[in-house]
Amino acid sequence: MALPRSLASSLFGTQSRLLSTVSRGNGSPVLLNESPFVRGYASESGEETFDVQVRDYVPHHIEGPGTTVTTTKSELMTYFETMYRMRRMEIAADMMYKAKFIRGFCHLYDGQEAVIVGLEAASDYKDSIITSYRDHCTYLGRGGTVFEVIAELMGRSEGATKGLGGSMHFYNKAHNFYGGCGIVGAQVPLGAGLGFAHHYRKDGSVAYTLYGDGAANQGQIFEAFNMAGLWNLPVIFICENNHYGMGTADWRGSKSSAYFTRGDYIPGLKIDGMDVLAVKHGVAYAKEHAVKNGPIVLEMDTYRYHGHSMSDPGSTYRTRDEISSMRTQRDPIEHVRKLLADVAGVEPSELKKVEKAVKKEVDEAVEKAKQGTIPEAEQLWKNIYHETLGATMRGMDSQTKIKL
Ligand SMILES: Cc1ncc(C[n+]2csc(CCOP(=O)(O)OP(=O)(O)O)c2C)c(N)n1
Ligand SMILES: [Mg+2]
Repeated sequence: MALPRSLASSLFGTQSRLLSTVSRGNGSPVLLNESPFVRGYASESGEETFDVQVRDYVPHHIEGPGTTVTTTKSELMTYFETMYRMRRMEIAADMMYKAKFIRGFCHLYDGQEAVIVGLEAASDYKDSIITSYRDHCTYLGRGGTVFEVIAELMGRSEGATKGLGGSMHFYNKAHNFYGGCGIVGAQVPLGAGLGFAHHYRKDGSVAYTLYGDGAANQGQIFEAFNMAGLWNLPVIFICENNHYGMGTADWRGSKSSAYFTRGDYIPGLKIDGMDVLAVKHGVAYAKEHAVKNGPIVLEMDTYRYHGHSMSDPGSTYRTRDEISSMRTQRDPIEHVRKLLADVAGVEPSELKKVEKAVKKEVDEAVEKAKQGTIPEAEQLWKNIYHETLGATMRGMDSQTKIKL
């Protein structure tokens, strides 16, 4: 089924991607770095490499990278497994929410997995990252586990933030992940600040600040662009264009939905956000630019499969056909499955084994999280101020006073 014209015209295209193998050789693997997705890769020198064509990048005030990306079977297997783990985790969160094990806000990331996996493949933990409330997979990307995520969503003490933060507030300071922000767009100037820190320390790392197509129209985004531009900060602004801000399609809410050009004087690049290799290659290019020259705006053309949050069935403002076309024609995991088969000759049974192991891992994490402990009530009074200075807090009734 075809997509509605309005959406189809703003996408890279939905025709099935037949990725051509350009050449094979025994060159050394590309892009060695400290990301969890290709870590340990250096020892595998001699592995056969494949050159794969990705979709054209659309540049703005910059040349843009080439479209040939070198990869290996083991790299693709890692992407497949990691994205599949994210997908299963989000599906488990959906089920646990419906079973009332998870309460409150809960925004899922399925459909968008290639963005965070490709970004992390081009990065290391010295680069900072900050994002919106749609942050479960960002936490996994920074080294977190499925158990920590599910336990957090269930409000257990064993969760990523001891059951006190929930869905919107994952973070991991040790790995430079600064959250998880519930206020739309507020993370963008904070991300510019993280870029300022890298600039000040001259440490050669960058700050990624991710925001949505809905957030992209806020004034504070342009203030952040201006300051980052003035000071040549190593900031990579990443608009994850999943084509909806809650129930509003991007073309209804944005006068220009060419988000990669919205930095005006700041260079930009539109990237196929459903192709992990295109994302990795594009982000690596952006990183090199940002460290040398200052900010760049990336637009990741992606799609969210679920509704905005668990309270949105996601089907009243878009058609089921649109969602199923995305799943059948642009799904990021199916894309890597196809590459593995066509380019690296991997048998379906090998991938089935991976899927079975990941499903088991997620199921076990869910069961273990259910057995986790609920934080003591007194935790409600903790972590309010950095230093309490002997302050007291009023309870529900004016008589109850609690010393912090
Ligand atoms: C300042 C502010 N305004 C409004 C909201 C309510 N709100 C939450 S998410 C959202 C839509 C954001 O859409 P987008 O930026 O495209 O991100 P996505 O949810 O698609 O990842 C809105 C309006 C909010 N949380 N904060
Ligand atoms: Mg959006």
